Parts: sequence; structure tokens; C-alpha cells
Amino acid sequence: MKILGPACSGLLLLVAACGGASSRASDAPRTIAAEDSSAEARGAHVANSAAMRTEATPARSTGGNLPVRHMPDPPFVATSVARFDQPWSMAFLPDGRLLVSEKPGKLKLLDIANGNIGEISGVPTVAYGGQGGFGDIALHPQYADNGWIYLSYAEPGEGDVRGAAVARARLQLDADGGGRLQDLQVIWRQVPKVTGEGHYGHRLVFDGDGKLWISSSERQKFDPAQDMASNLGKIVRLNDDGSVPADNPFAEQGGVTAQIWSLGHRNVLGLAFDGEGRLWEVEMGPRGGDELNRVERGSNYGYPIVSNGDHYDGRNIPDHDTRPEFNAPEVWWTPVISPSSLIVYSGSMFPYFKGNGFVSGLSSKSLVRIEFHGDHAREAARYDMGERIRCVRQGPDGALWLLEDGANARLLKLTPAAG
Ligand SMILES: [Ca+2]
Ligand SMILES: [Ca+2]
Repeated sequence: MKILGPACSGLLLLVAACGGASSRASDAPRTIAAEDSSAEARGAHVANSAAMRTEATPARSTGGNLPVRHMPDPPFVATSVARFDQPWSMAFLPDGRLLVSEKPGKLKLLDIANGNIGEISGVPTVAYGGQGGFGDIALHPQYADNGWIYLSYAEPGEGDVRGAAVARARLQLDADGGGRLQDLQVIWRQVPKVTGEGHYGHRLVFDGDGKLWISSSERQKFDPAQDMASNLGKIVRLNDDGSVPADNPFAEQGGVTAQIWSLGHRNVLGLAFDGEGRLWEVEMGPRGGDELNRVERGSNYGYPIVSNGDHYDGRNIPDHDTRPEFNAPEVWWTPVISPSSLIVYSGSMFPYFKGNGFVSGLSSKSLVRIEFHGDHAREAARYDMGERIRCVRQGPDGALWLLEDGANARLLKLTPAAG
């Protein structure tokens, strides 16, 4: 997406901040997260934006050909609302204010009405570096009554090891636009803590029954994704206090095994339920083979035994179709899109998007729209955003909100384009 000035206001993509002093070209150098930079370095090219906007051109998928919906192209206008330092995720409070996590370890509170940005104190110490730092934010389904918010982050260990952790705390807001965390409890940890600074995952989502789902990526260690004595490379299901539900598929095995809902995952950065209660995830493949999967109880998604991509060092990984016992992706991408988050849209501001998925893309610098067809899915459109996109969320009024990636990154609000 280009920055357009007021003189360009006849065009569809109008960025409100463009009249200000700062332009993209003069911004400080941007921090490129490591999780997909090697894909770019190895020539996983990104299709040009004109081609990417084609409505009817799916990626390889199993969803079949659905009718093409007619809408403006692109169907939204983007407005720059605020800037953050290496933001990772965001969550709306019931009063309409927005919590934003910054990877170096700060939790910010934006009052969208006046632009004021306050800070929440009392956050845990994070292991900032590489892909690690502050991660996701989720509000308890009964937040309005109990004040619990859930935070994920990279936690330092003893020596040169670290691992994802999830804490909950009660959010106490003050009268000055900030607040603090009280009663902080760490309710979950990756086991084991390992060296390196990549593939934490740690995306959080609650389901309609109040269960907490965590994506626990494989820390770039490959084999733990198939090791049931570790919770790396898994999707985990917990009660809201971190205890293990008795009806988890491996509950009887105890230990961290009891937490596991599905296995064989690589770097899962998006996790969302659709309106029918199906859970979907997006994960970064190695060199090629990014995936959108429907998450099924007790299923094995194959990594590192199979992948439609291959190892960065050139070694072959057999494709999914060689091992049908592993759950294959509903959509996969080569060249990669570098999926960083996922939502399923349920608002009314974009009525034609209802029930669609949206995947934010890092190396693809895009927002990818997914159409679901029962248990299957397909890429329906790809919107060029011109910058690496770290997170997509739906606002209380049904607008789409995006966080760009890196230093001095913009928060964008997407609203429907005229026509
Ligand atoms: Ca897979
Ligand atoms: Ca392969």
C-alpha cells in the first residue's frame, strides 16, 4: 500500500496520517523479524500486488471453486491511527480502548478517541531477542466481571535457554490512561526450555466454553513436534486457570502430554474459531509450505516428517501426499506468505466478509482473505498492504485493524471503500 497524500484522495487507499511530518521513506530502518527473513533471502518471491488482488485466483487448495463475490478492489480504505514499537498483538477492551503488546516487553493502552497512549505496569520480564519477547493478549470471556487478561511471552530460563509462557493477571485501569497488572500468575510454560530465539508461537484464543487454546511452536528444534513428552510443536487446550481439562484427548497420560490437543505443528502464529466452532490455524512452513489447517482432536499434522516445503539447507522433506496418515493442510502456500495471525470475521461493517478468514502476512506484505466451505477452505483474495503485517483483529464496530511489523509500525483501521 502506498502512502497517499490529500491530493490523492480520489484513490481508494487513503492513509489519514499522510499529511503529517513522517513518511514511510524517512522512517527509521525497520526491524525484520527472523521467522521468515530467510525465506525472503532464499528467493521465496512475492507475487506482485496487481496479480495478488485477483479475486478468483486461489492458492492450491481443496476448497473447490466458489462463486466470485463482487466488491470494490481493494474493498477497504486504510487509516493510520497510531504507531508502536515492534507491536505483536492487540485486544480491544469493552470500553473500546485497545491493548497493544510490544515485543521488547511493554504493554500499551491506546485511547482511540483521543490518540493518547498509556502504559500498563507490572508485566512479566520477557526474553527479548530474535522472534522472542512480548507476545499475545487475550481477554477472559468474562473479563467484564473478573478482570482477567492473558499474556504470552518468551520467558528466560536458567542459562542460555528460554521458552514461551502464558500468564494471567487482573487488569487495573487508572484515571490517567494507563494501569497495572495485579495477581499475576504464570499458568503455562513450554517444556522443555531450549536454546535459540525462534518459533515460540504462543498465540492465545478462548473458545465458547471458556477453554484456553495455546499454539506452542517447535522452537526450531524439529523433532519435539512429534515427541509426546514435550509440548513443543503442539496445540494445547487448558482450563482458564491452566489446569488440564479431563476430556483432552491424551488426558490419561498425565504430565504435559495431557495438555496436547494436536501435534506435528511447526510455527503456529494464527489460531481462530469459525462460527461453526471449528478451530483453524496458520503456520509458517520451512522453505515453502506455509499451511492453513483445520485443527482436529488428537490429530498429527506431520511436521517435521512431511511438509509441502523443504528444509532451508536444501534437504527434501516428503510432501504431505506421501503420508496420508498425517492431516494435510486445507490451503498451502509456495511461495510462502509468512502467516502471522488469523481471525474469522463476524462483524457487520463488511457484510460480504462475514464468515471469511483473514490472515496477516509478513514476507507477503499482505492481508489474505480465506473463504471457508464446510470443513475446507481456499484463498479468495490477497490484498497488497505494502508493509509486513504482524497482526489482524476485528474491532468492536466490525472494522478490521492491522498492526504493521517492526519499529515505528503503524496501527491501521480498515473501513469499507465507497462503491
Ligand atoms: Ca503439516
Ligand atoms: Ca516437501
